[in-house]
Parts: sequence; C-alpha cells; structure tokens
Amino acid sequence: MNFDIPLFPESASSLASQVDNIYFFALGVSVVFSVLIAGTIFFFASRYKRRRVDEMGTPEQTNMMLELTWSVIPLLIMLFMFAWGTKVYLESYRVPRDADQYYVVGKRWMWKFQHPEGNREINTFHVPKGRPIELIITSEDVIHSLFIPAFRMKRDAVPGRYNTAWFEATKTGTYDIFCAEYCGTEHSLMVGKVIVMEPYEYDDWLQGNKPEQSLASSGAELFEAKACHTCHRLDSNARAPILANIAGKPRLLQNGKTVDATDTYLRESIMNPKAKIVAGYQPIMPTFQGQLTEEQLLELISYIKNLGADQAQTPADPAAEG
Ligand code: HEC
Ligand SMILES: [Cu+2]
Repeated sequence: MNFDIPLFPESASSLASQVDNIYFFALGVSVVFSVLIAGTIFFFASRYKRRRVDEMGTPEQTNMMLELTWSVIPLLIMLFMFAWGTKVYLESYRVPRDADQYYVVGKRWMWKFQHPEGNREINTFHVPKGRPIELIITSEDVIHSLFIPAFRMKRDAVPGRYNTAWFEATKTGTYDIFCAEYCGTEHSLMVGKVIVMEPYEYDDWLQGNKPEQSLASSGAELFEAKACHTCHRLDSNARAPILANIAGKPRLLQNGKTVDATDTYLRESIMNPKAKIVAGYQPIMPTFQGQLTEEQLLELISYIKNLGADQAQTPADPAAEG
C-alpha cells in the first residue's frame, strides 16, 4: 500500500515560495491568537471563578488604553497581510511581457495544450524551466479549473472566454495537474502532468515532435478555407477591416464606444460578429458559431495576433489583454 500522501505540494515556480510565505504567516498569526485567546479564557475562568456562594463580583471598569491596544495591534497585522497579499496577487495576475503564449482547452474530461510552435498534447504538458509561460485558458463545454499545485497556480476555464495565467517553473520534474471545478462524473479523472525540462531538452523535445506547422500558420490556412480572406483582404479595406495589428489595441465601435481587442473580443467577433460592430463597417460578417472548434478558433486568433507582430515592431500592450 502506498502511504505517500504529501502534506504539502512541492514548490516549483517563481511564485510558489511567496505564496507559501503568506500562507505560513497567516497560519502562524491564527495559531498565536487562537492559543492566546483560548489560554486567556481558561486562565481568567480559573482565576476569577466564584469561590463562595455569597461572593459578589466587583463592578466592571473600562480601560481605554487596553481596549485601544487590542484593537489597533490586530488591525495593523491585518493591514500588513492585506498589503502583502495584494502585492503577490497582482504579481500572479500580471503576465510578464516576454512570456510565450500557450493555449489550454478544458473538455470533459481532459486537458488539451497547444504550444506556440504548433505541438499539441493531451493531459501532458511539456514546458521549459526558467522561461515565463503565459497560459490562455478556455473550455469547450462546462466550467473547469486548471490547477497546478506545485506552481501555486489555479485558473478557471470558462466556455466562451479566455482567462490568462502565467508561471515560471524553477525546478525540473513532473508535477500534477488537476481540474478544480466539479464538472461531471469523471471530474476526478480530469488530471494530467506538467513535465518541466531544461530549456535545451525542451527545444530537443519540440524538434523531436515537430508538428506540420505552427499555430499561426494553421490559422492562416483556416483563414482561407473559411473564406475570411474574401472580405478581410490585406490590400483593401473596402468591405471589412484589415486585421493586421489590431490585437490588443483599442477598437472604435459603431456605437461610439471603444473596446480593447483582447483574445475574448477576437473570439466574439468571429462567433457573434453582430455583438460589436466596428465603426465604419456594415454588419455583413456571418457568424461562425458551430463551424469552428475551440482549437480552430485559437489558431485563427493566433494568426490574427501574428499579423500584428509582423507589421509592427512594438508588441501589443499586455496590460490590454484581459
Ligand atoms: C462577408 C464578409 C466577411 C467574412 C467572410 C468574414 N468577415 Fe470578419 N468582418 C467583416 C466585417 C464587415 C467586419 C466589421 C464589422 C463587424 O465588426 O462586424 C468584420 C470584423 C471582424 C473582426 C473584428 C475586427 C476589428 O477590426 O475589430 C474580426 C476579428 C474578424 N472579422 C474575423 C474574421 C474571421 C476570422 C473570419 C473567417 C472565419 C471572418 N472575419 C470572415 C466581414 C467579414
Ligand atoms: Cu473539469
């Protein structure tokens, strides 16, 4: 029998120790105050208990200084934890600019991963050590949640929208992936492994499993196969907007509002084009609802984003990406 039940997950990402420090600090504060309060209750109860039947208590006295002290000290401790927690929280949500983008699709009951080079994996995810990795996460059916305890990273996979998360692995090895959102009968089997490799090993692995083409070039083929190019032509902007260099940028809509062209916006523009009409164009684009899989959508989006990268030297502002 295997009794190897770890009390605490391994730490294998740049954020793991920061998250742990907060956790242990909060745990320590809770233990100290629990012991202090429970101890005081017992001490006072035995010290000030009524010893004779006719014993009378003395009238209560309030001590302003004492009350202030036991209010202000816990307040300061709480504010400190709040500030510290906020700092690490923001760091865990702010994707580094130089991160590579990987796509994750949750589906009952498996995790699908797509590398920028075009490699696809199911329930296994090879990543290089020491490089920031951005995950763009969605779902094909119900809400799932991608949980990698060793990286202290968890993010919901929500159908119809893209959530981002990031990590930088600091230790080679194999770590668990779980689904952390109950999603049906085989939820508990929706597990996988992240395999963290040295960067040169990872590059070898990529070469050894070379896909026919990158995500963006699959997207380019789809763009023709689905006849997107008949309206979205690079040379003219007569019928439809030129898609180069729009990703991450603000888009002016017909109703006068401006929205950022996040991945979620691009997805909506394809699946539900009437939802947001670009200023200066007619709502003639047909919906592609039901004609594209989540993976094909990711390929198209990757293609559109690369159109931008080719034409402009400056990368899209990551702050603009939800
Ligand atoms: C019949 C012509 C037509 C076809 C085919 C077409 N589109 Fe469009 N598309 C438009 C028009 C017109 C707009 C601008 C009006 C609007 O927002 O609906 C647009 C808007 C968009 C936008 C938002 C652009 C922006 O500037 O913010 C994206 C993204 C997009 N299309 C992608 C696609 C993709 C991908 C395909 C193929 C799967 C496709 N389109 C097929 C006509 C077309
Ligand atoms: Cu799930």
